[in-house]
Amino acid sequence: MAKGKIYILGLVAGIACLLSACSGKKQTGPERPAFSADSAYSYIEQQMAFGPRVPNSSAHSACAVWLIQQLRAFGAEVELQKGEMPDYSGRNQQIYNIIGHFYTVETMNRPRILLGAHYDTRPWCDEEEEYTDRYYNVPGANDGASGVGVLLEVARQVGQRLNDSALATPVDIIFFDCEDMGTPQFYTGTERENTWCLGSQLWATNYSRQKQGAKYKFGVVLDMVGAPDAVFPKEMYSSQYAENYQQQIWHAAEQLGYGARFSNQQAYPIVDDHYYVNVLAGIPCVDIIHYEIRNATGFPHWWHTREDDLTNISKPTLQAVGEVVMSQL
Ligand code: 1BN
Ligand code: ZN
Repeated sequence: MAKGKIYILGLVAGIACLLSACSGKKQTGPERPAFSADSAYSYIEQQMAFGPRVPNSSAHSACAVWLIQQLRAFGAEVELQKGEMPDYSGRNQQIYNIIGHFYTVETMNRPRILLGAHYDTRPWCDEEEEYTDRYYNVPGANDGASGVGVLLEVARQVGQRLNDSALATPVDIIFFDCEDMGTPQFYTGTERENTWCLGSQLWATNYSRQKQGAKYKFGVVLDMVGAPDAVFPKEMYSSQYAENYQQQIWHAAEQLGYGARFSNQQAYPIVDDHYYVNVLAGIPCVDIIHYEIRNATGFPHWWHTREDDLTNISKPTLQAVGEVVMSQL
């Protein structure tokens, strides 16, 4: 090869090297928190394998047992909070909230961070167009499994930090029950109030009654965080009750390169589990929820339909949400 040609090739390689990581310089921006979307995805698959996690079903109780086992295996002290709440029809509903506490002797009295997601799935696909489809259970890949899948992977990472004595702030991970038992659209009886989020209502009511015990800095709730096209605008109750934390989370997302997903648009107020954590427990709590501003329901097309299945779960979305949550710990 001619000398000139070798020189040009060397120059091109040198420039490429300078532009890439081999320059030896660290990339700018914050360090990327450890989080595996592959792992989160497999936790979603495992929940789906139980079938719909509808309260009072064997899939629901098998899933609850598995969640307890997982949290324990990651190093949490696990609490099963049992209780009853009246449902939309006035019937008493058994509630099983699952709480994993991650702390050490040194950190146990420090204010904690609360992370929550609901693990139940909706008994009815009441957003289906076909009348006969409305009595199927929602599969709940996004609405249920996605938030829990991300938080199980967060729990695994938090457990590792705990082992390395690198968890300065204690973390409580709560899997709320009976979030999705709100009045079905086809119900013709008298409408009751507060029929959604029964598990978080129970947890927050108990919390507000206790005289001593854990204090929380803030909370984050995840709901429907797995779709390929998921966008998370700023939900209004979070802005109202936990503006600074919402700001902090959306800023962290932007720094991590997820500014397009964590949009600065404002979404309507949504009565999700974070609402009762804010209002009944008095803990500032932010909802990260997939909201579709252009849709009439405000939610994605598969919301409360038979299409809420694994085909609507994407690893890049799980990765984005997981890193953003990890950046807050
Ligand atoms: C979120 C996912 N929600 C239910 N499934 C909360 C909600 C409650 C959304 C009422 C809209 C109306
Ligand atoms: Zn739902």
